[in-house]
Amino acid sequence: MINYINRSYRPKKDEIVAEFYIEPNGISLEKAAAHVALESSIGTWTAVSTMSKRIANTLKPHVFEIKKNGEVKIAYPLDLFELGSIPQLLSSIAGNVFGMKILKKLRLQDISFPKKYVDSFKGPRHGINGIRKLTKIPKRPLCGTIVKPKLGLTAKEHAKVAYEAWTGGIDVVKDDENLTSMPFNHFKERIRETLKLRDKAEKETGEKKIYMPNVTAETIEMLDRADYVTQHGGEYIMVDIITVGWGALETLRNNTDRVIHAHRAEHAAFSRDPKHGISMNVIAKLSRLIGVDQLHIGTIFGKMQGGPLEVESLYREMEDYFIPQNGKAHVLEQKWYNIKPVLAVSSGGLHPGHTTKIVKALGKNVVLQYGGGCHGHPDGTKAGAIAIRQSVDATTKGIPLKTYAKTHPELKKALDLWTK
Ligand code: CAP
Ligand code: MG
Repeated sequence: MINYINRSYRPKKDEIVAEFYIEPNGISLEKAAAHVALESSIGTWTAVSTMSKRIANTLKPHVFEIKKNGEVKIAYPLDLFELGSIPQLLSSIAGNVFGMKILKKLRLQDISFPKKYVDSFKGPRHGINGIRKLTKIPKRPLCGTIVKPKLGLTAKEHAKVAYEAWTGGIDVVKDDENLTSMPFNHFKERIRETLKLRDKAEKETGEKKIYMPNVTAETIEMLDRADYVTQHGGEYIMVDIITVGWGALETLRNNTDRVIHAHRAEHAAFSRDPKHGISMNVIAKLSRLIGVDQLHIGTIFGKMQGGPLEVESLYREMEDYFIPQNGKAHVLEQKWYNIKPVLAVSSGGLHPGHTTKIVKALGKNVVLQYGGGCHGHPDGTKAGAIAIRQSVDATTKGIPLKTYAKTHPELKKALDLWTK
């Protein structure tokens, strides 16, 4: 019988290390940890005659840490993984193990990748610096909106809402996560209409304006839609990375030069239970490896789950080149070598009253996105956009929002509505 437990084992530099939270179901934590190790690598429920010493000695992972609270660390030889393939990584480390009857709960907290594995990915094509150069916004946070209602507007109506937001001062306008090509709003018509008004808004404001159309679809169709955006002068595409799948995301990244905005709809189906599933930190790291340029990481203060510890460590994981181990946040040490930083996106239940505290908590390398917090303004979309931009300007100047609101009526109306 192969022994997978070795508490004195120290991971080799070129191994992949995973941290799990394990809740056994009627067996010891040690036995459960061994089963997680074998089921995610070379083993199965019983010994097999086809196993050999060569395989065991070269490919077996080592469980090197087992804490009473269920925290377990496993070091995996790199040859267990196909370089450059996220699907194969997850089929191993985050595949069958979640369904084993001998576990009550299992959560993949983080994965630390060695240089050879990191180097097998392209990472972001543009990253933070590329986005700042393209948008001509060298320092301040970017502000954006999501056209609302999520679905229902025609392509022309959609373009008009975007135009109102851009001329009010918003930098980036995105499609909502479930808006793709609808009977009432076909993708190609929306691209043509919205980019036309983007050009108009740029001329009127003298500012760079960005449209992020949602290309989410079957993979070949997605590539066609990205090409259509390119042909019509769009610089960005948006994609729902979880629902399209990791393989499709790698294909998209490798077949378009557009800036990729990554929406994470559906992540909470497996990321929000602290005792079961896959952490958002793992999702974020896989997204950075594959090469999205900006990624939703949460707001701390908005409508979606995700507290300061999670959101702030996600921000660091996306922005920095060296991530120290953070036991409290279940984040493993990670060097990012030549993988560019990803621009954080903070979105979900935000209004201008949140702007300063999010920038204070995270930093200025962030896209602040306001859906209801823009189009829900008492005086409509354009006033909402003006209020949002005023909140960003106040934050950048270090002026308290309430003070700034005294001389900026659109911001005052937003604060009166949403902070009283
Ligand atoms: C925000 C949003 C975004 C969420 C996604 C929505 O709209 O467009 O999809 O922010 O959540 O549909 O809810 P509101 P997350 O500003 O009107 O809330 O960023 O956590 O993935
Ligand atoms: Mg949305």
